[in-house]
Amino acid sequence: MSTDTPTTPAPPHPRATGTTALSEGAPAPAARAATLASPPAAGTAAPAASGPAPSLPALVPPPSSPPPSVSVLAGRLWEAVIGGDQVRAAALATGALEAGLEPEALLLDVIGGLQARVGREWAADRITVIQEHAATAVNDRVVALVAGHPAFAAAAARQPDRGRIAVACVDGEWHAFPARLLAEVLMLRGWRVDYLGAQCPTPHLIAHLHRTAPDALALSASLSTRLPAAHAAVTAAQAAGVPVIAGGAAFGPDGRHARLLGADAWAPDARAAAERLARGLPLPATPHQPVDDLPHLADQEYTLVSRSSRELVGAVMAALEREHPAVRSYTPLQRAHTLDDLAHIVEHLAVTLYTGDPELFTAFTGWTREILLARGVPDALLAFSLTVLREQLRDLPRSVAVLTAALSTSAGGAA
Ligand code: B12
Repeated sequence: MSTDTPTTPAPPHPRATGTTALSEGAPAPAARAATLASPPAAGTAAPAASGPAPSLPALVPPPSSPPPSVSVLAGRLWEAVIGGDQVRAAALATGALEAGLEPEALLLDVIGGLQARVGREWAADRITVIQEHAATAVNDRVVALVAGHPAFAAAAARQPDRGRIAVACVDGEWHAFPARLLAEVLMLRGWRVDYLGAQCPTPHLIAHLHRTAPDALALSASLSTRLPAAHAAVTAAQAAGVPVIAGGAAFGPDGRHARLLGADAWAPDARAAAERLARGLPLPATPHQPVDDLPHLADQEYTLVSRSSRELVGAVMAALEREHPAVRSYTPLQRAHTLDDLAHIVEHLAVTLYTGDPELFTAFTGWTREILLARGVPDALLAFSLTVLREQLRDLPRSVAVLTAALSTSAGGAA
């Protein structure tokens, strides 16, 4: 079930997490550069040209020419970012700030938009994993540059002092970039921010809250598999008297998972988060345990599936090798990737049982299917794997229902 060395007619491969293996077959960066140069669709907000803060005239010289539009700048920056050209990217960003582009527009509309485009290009197999990493590294540097620019200090100085906030990623969450953008925007809006970065272990996070007593914790998660860890962090922070605003893709486009986990607030993006926080958060919900929010956890299905993940993965792998000759001939590396993918599938099933939201699993299998199709891999093995899993879990009614729903939307599977 691996596509990392597609020698024979590509064996179908439910490679859910397979960014590395899947992208190894992607075209070389140079060959792709021409197709990547078109400006992104996103990022259309008009930049607000503004002069220097009256109190900081020396820091920001008056703009000599108007700043480029967000879409023009995003198009130029995309070429620099995807080409790994840090110097050019830095010059473009600095030039735009000095021409009067608001730091917030640069951070969110330009750089945030570029990151989303990086994700789309990777998903469509038009850039490699390493290009994705390199692009994020360049954007990281640009964010640091923006945050250190006098225009940033000038914009922040125009805001009242709003209080202190901790911005942290949930334990196990590596997507620090979205949280970083949020942290910078909150600083621009007058907050004192403790930016704690990626994968914050909950006990240490809580110790930080006790030590610093912030007005709120802004908790970020991009992957839905981090929701159980997010739940633990939300309930622990609230028990420490700190209200929690949650955000990031894991909480759903409508914030439904933030509500489910009892967060005190949710916002879809950094601007909305700043506006929500400016109104003040309510006192944290009364201390509660995760099971109070999710009474269905009493059926133990989440615990059973997550605890037997290794056995489930082994059973599906054995069935794949038994029934599919192509899988039997996998290299050790392909086999290892396939085991990773199966573990990812089981992890998503477990988190679906945790939240009780079956759409979470169908969205995941739909995403997996798109990733596979973009790489020319039919999804028949995904359907086969889900069918074997369902057979393994036949005594667990919620699991069977979730897998049946996913199979009914699968091209290769019959519910
Ligand atoms: C860069 C990147 C990475 C980098 C992250 C580096 C870093 N320093 O952040 C690395 C390489 C580490 C990575 C790893 C993985 N990634 Co990744 N990654 C991305 C990518 C391309 C960009 C992320 C980003 O910067 N987004 C830009 C910002 C602006 O995103 P945003 O979520 O819109 O942020 C805004 C709001 O959400 C909100 N917000 C965010 N946090 C908070 C918090 C609060 C409190 C509030 C109120 C608001 C808020 O405000 C932000 C600004 O407006 C995304 C694609 C994408 N579309 O995001 C994939 C993506 C998130 N990754 C994905 C995957 C699958 C993975 C891996 C599992 C891959 C693998 N095989 O290992 C791992 C998992 C790692 C882990 N355990 O966390 C998938 C997730 C798909 C899914 N269905 O779950 C995506 C969507 C790629 C794709 N196109 O499919 N990734």
